[in-house]
Amino acid sequence: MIFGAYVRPIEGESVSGDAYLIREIRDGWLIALADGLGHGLAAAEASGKALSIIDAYVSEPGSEVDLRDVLRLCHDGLVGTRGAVIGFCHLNLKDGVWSSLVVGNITFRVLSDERLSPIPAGGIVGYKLPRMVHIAKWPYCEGDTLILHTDGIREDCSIDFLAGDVGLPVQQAAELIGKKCGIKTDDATIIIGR
Ligand SMILES: [Mn+2]
Repeated sequence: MIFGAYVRPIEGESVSGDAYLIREIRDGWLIALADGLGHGLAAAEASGKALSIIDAYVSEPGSEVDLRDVLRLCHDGLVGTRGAVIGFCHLNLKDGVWSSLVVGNITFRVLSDERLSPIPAGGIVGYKLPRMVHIAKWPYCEGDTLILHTDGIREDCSIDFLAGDVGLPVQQAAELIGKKCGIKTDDATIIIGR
């Protein structure tokens, strides 16, 4: 997989409250995107903390990735912060399976033979987890395109753009969508992997 990403803070702030992590792990990839509540430093503290917890989790040798465990660790670690909405994605290339878990308002899509977009659970990591946490799973096919973005990117923009222009390199696509579809009144982040 090759990934591209675009992040920019809300107008008037120098730090983004959105943060992402893309890590190659033993069986494939782990991708996470966090949007700290509000914006500015306090939001960046919450999303940054989530990412360092995820980073520590995947750095443990020999551990199988369990997204429910990662979510639980993030939730415990974020108590006392602003909290964050987070999308987690595990691509297991060995078994050819995508898994995703989304808490709160993060858009997650895979353009495969069909368009897949798991339904996020409501909640805020560090504050209130949903009672039921569903891990969506579906088969990975070579050439699948992953799109993960915060609510600072207009919902209607990403999918049609990419579907119509699949040949564009992922970094260029992320920057184009970010600039074209970013909402001025929020931090904006989009990750594209193919
Ligand atoms: Mn946001």
